[in-house]
Amino acid sequence: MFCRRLWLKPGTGFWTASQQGAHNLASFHQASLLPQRKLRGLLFPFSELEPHLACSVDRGHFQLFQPSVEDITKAEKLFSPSSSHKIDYHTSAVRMEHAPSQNQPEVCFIGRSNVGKSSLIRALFSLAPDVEIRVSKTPGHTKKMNFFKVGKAFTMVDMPGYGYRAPKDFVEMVEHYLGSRKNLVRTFLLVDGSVGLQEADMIALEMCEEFSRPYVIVVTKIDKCRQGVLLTNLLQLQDAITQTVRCFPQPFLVSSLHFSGIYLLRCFIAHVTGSIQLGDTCRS
Ligand SMILES: Nc1nc2c(ncn2[C@@H]2O[C@H](COP(=O)(O)OP(=O)(O)O)[C@@H](O)[C@H]2O)c(=O)[nH]1
Ligand SMILES: [Mg+2]
Repeated sequence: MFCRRLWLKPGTGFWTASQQGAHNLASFHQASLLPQRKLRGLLFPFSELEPHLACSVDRGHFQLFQPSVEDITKAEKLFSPSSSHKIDYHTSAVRMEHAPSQNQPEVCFIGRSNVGKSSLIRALFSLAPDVEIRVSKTPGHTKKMNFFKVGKAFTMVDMPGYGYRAPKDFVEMVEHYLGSRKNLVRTFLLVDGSVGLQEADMIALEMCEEFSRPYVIVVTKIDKCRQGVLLTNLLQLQDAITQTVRCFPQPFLVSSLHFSGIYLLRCFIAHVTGSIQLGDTCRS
């Protein structure tokens, strides 16, 4: 179905969350001790960019999902392990036949090699620092689908990236997964905010459209580039999103390094997996 393939540079090497320990902003509680402006930037990263947008730009779609602090706190509990709520790496699969059974809602993360999939999952799971998530220093490391269980609530899947040295059957693997996984409730398609939409991202976008399942764009590494560049890339992305049918209109901006957007994304995942009920203030 998708015969175009794009190859990036090779690489090896990884480190684990447990080796790094929990980040000092892993929990919303810790972040809430920061000054208001800084906290707002971490919670809703788009708010920092908003003043720089021209008046003519419609910002409505950039902030549709605006949960309350209570909702964010509720969601965070799901990402905090306890004796009755285990968060752990579950299994890996190179073929769909080896994927685990489908008895809880699932979300998956797809995107080019090196876009930040594993880092994002590690940031989302930073309250469970013992979960082993391999994060490559260079592209091309994740060649399997890695499944992580969040208690009995949902599963998260780190998908192999497209790019150099992607497994030969990579496209088939992802396509097969998107086409057949019944419990998949949301696909998160990651786009590098510092480089903007690439041809490979457009192919992935077409693929998501073709499978006609709901998906969301996550803009990664927003700490890495100047605001002007990020804004330009965001507006280009917004144009592309308006051409789609199944993409959630709001792109989620994140920095897995600085924790911007992580609390909001946790809340969105908790929401789409049906794990929490949101209060009235949320417009999603
Ligand atoms: N500055 C910055 N670097 C990041 C961020 N997320 C990931 N990276 C870096 O990008 C590289 C690839 O990340 P990784 O999570 O392995 O990408 P994957 O191949 O999509 O799983 C690694 O060197 C990460 O440290 C981020 O939010 N900010
Ligand atoms: Mg990875």
